Amino acid sequence: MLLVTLWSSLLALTAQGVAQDYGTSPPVYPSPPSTGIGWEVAFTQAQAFVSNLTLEEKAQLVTGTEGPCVGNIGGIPRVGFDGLCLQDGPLAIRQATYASVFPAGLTAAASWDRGLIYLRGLFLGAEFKGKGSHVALGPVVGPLGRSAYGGRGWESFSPDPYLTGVAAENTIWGMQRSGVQACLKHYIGNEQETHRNPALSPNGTTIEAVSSNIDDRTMHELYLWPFAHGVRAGTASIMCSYNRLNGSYGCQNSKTLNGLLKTELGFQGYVMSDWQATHAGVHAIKAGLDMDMPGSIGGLQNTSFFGGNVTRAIKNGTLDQDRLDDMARRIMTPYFYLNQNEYPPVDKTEPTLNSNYPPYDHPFTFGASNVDVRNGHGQLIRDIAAAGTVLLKNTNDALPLKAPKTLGVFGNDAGDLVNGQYFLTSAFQNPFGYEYGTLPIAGGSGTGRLSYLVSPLEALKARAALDGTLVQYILNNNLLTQPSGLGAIVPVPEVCLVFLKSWASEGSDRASLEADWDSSAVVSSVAAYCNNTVVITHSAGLNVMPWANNPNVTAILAAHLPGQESGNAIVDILYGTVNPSGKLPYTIALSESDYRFSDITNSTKLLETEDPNAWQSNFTEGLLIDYRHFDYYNKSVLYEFGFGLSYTTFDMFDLSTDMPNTTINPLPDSLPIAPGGNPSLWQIACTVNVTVMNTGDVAGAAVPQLYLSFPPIPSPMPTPLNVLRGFDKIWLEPSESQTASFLLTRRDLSYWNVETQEWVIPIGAFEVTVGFSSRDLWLKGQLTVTERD
Ligand SMILES: *[C@@H]1O[C@H](CO)[C@@H](O)[C@H](O)[C@H]1NC(C)=O
Ligand SMILES: *[C@@H]1O[C@H](CO)[C@@H](O)[C@H](O)[C@H]1NC(C)=O
Ligand SMILES: *[C@@H]1O[C@H](CO)[C@@H](O)[C@H](O)[C@H]1NC(C)=O
Ligand SMILES: *[C@@H]1O[C@H](CO)[C@@H](O)[C@H](O)[C@H]1NC(C)=O
Ligand SMILES: *[C@@H]1O[C@H](CO)[C@@H](O)[C@H](O)[C@H]1NC(C)=O
Ligand SMILES: *[C@@H]1O[C@H](CO)[C@@H](O)[C@H](O)[C@H]1NC(C)=O
Ligand SMILES: *[C@@H]1O[C@H](CO)[C@@H](O)[C@H](O)[C@H]1NC(C)=O
Ligand SMILES: *[C@@H]1O[C@H](CO)[C@@H](O)[C@H](O)[C@H]1NC(C)=O
Ligand SMILES: *[C@@H]1O[C@H](CO)[C@@H](O)[C@H](O)[C@H]1NC(C)=O
Ligand SMILES: *[C@@H]1O[C@H](CO)[C@@H](O)[C@H](O)[C@H]1NC(C)=O
Ligand SMILES: *[C@@H]1O[C@H](CO)[C@@H](O)[C@H](O)[C@H]1NC(C)=O
Ligand SMILES: CC(=O)N[C@H]1CO[C@H](CO)[C@@H](O)[C@@H]1O
Repeated sequence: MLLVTLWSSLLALTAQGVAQDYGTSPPVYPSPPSTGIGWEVAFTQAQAFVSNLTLEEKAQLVTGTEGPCVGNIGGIPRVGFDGLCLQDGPLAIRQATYASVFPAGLTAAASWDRGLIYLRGLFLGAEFKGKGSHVALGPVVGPLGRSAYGGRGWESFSPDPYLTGVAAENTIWGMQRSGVQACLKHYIGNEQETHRNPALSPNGTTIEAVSSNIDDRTMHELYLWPFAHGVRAGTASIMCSYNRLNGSYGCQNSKTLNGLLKTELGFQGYVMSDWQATHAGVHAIKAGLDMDMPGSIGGLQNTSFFGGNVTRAIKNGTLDQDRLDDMARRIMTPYFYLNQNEYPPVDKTEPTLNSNYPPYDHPFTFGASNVDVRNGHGQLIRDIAAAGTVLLKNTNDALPLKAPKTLGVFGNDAGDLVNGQYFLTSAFQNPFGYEYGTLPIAGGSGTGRLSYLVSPLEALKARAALDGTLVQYILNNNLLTQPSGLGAIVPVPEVCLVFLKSWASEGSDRASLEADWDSSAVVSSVAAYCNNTVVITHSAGLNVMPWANNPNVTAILAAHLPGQESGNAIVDILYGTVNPSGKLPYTIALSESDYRFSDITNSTKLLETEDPNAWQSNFTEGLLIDYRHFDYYNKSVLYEFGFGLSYTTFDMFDLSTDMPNTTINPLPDSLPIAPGGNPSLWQIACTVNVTVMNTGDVAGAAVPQLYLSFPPIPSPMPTPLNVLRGFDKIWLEPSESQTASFLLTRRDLSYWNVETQEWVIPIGAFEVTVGFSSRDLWLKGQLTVTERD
């Protein structure tokens, strides 16, 4: 959602402007009506419900209004409908009291653990429901992570679409199992915060939001890929995004909404706009937008592109009644499917935590105040935080710690918060966030209100006391970077822990990929003094690590954004109570300049232009983002995608596949559309097995990963050398071995053929490699596909 209303003065928007120089979005009309596939009973209920509504009530049902929640659909007491309460966000019910703050999507992805990701969704969903919120605005798969600088990458999972797709579907299954509607966002191409919304040039011209210009193959194989998983998992809703695509706004682009989403992927739920991302009424509705959020234009009450305009458009004949009925049915079907006609009322306290104050135009029913929905979720939060911590370096078994006599703790990320426990407000509108206090989660609408936070220092003191360890600490980075800054530390600690952080927040992209607050100088200072320095990063995205090869830096842990149990989780890892098993869901390159292949479009000078289409982002790198880029150009990296150490060691052997040479129909069978697209794409084409063994002394989890290399593909675009197409997380006791099975679907083996507009399995030899990271590949096999006569 939009933070504050940065451009509330902008009302007149020339939304249909299309730059002739760029690819234009082809028109796809009419908007395909939902038939409730997979939700048949609920669809019938929705049909009956909608048939009973007046025109005005239907218009109300598709239009956001003032209310207690971040987004509100007013109740219709005449038919016993209490309305809908929509709340942020992807890692917590954002502004609520007595609610849990979970690890971020990025952390969940780094766990590579389907089970934990599912439980995260399940528990999150339960908290939303407990507070009376019908729709949780998450999970996030857009941004996917085209740019390492993206300010919201941490809300999402990974720049790899396969990993992100798996994480999204498990999150959605979990959330909706708890009875809350998921809203998968932001659809689509929302890969940067910079210029995400229109702005006025000094000359008074409206410069339209950045246009993500994405070719069709890249759209399908990268950015749309995880949305297909989400639709198949039955996400109730999808949020369209601020940016334009090929010159046409995300919330009125008939190609992406009517075409890709509602026809090709067979989406049966409803599309809601991001907050103030609606730029037209009838035009957007015809292009596939079903719900306008927050409903008003630029925050002005009683004006809407929907609302009264929908009623008028039906009456004057510019909009068909059928389309409005479809919108209303799309909204009500998941509501009935999840039995939300029996639902807890909205927590009475929440209104005071919102910017929307009563009285409201429509009635809302409130329940008790300050309902505690945490329900013991702290243990899962701690488990995921530890599982999403990646051990990158561990020289001479520096970790786990073995009852050190002395311990040093350094850096402004180690201690408790000093500026409050909620990171939404303008107090934190600084490119580096707040200076003192650990970073458990990042900022913006994807944040959460912490009901408590265990800081690393607090948890370390408690743990160190068990061994009688002397704990000394300096949390002031300014002091640490001065020549004799560590003078107070006596004696030199046996081990020095340095905590670094990198902030990010919705609304802006990251300015640097190094950790903030002079982090590299802090590491140098501590390492110059202490030859056993362990660096821990808390980061809203990836960090480059210029200090990684300093010989005195003996261990590195990327702890991502762990949520409220931060300190406990890092102590679990540091002391070996939990054996690290997280793997990088992105690549750490050698230097920041290595990421310049997909720059964010960023030109403040453009504000002086009068060209409304000045902000263009050409996705010229195509499929080659993150490891696909580094592999294709054969570039060395510091730590590759999928990498992460353990306190034990693993072996891998016995690759087998059930179809070494297979005769296959290269084209999927034409079956009726179902949510997720042509069902035959999801059929298992072949199975690959490997055996993994724990060859070390302690129990731990391995993450075998399967990468696929395609035979030559008839496409003018570069095809990645290797793509992730399978992973598993296997817990093994010492000497134990287990088989990992990777099920490859037809879609996994296909590329998107832009001429035939089909997924096609290329004829020829696929190379299958399995290993412990994208560059640590142990076993190789081949699948040869021959055409069926
Ligand atoms: C984007 O691509 C178009 C051609 O499709 C080209 O005219 C334009 O200059 C490119 N814009 C940028 C910013 O590279
Ligand atoms: C954008 O334009 C490219 C190039 O013409 C085309 O391949 C792609 O399908 C278009 N995408 C949309 C969403 O219009
Ligand atoms: C329409 O609403 C009225 C009033 O609540 C109710 O009695 C009636 O059963 C409803 N009809 C349908 C078809 O839902
Ligand atoms: C909006 O409309 C309602 C009734 O339709 C009215 O009570 C209220 O004063 C209006 N608000 C504004 C800001 O015009
Ligand atoms: C209808 O939409 C226009 C913008 O297209 C807006 O200015 C007007 O206020 C809207 N009318 C209502 C009743 O919301
Ligand atoms: C019908 O109403 C819609 C919504 O207010 C408006 O955009 C459109 O211009 C109107 N058309 C006519 C022919 O009056
Ligand atoms: C965008 O440009 C501004 C002004 O040059 C600069 O301060 C900022 O760091 C840039 N942001 C990114 C993400 O490159
Ligand atoms: C490593 O630590 C020792 C002190 O044990 C110090 O003398 C040396 O300069 C340090 N090296 C670096 C690269 O900081
Ligand atoms: C590391 O530092 C400790 C304490 O200062 C010292 O005793 C030890 O010799 C150093 N080790 C190396 C390899 O420099
Ligand atoms: C893979 O392992 C599963 C059970 O672990 C087994 O059922 C299947 O036959 C195996 N497939 C191959 C190709 O080895
Ligand atoms: C698969 O086919 C290839 C090429 O046709 C052949 O070289 C290979 O021996 C075959 N493998 C098996 C297991 O049949
Ligand atoms: C195209 C155009 O007229 N640009 C002008 C906009 O206004 C700035 C000053 O505010 C001028 O420098 C530009 O030349």
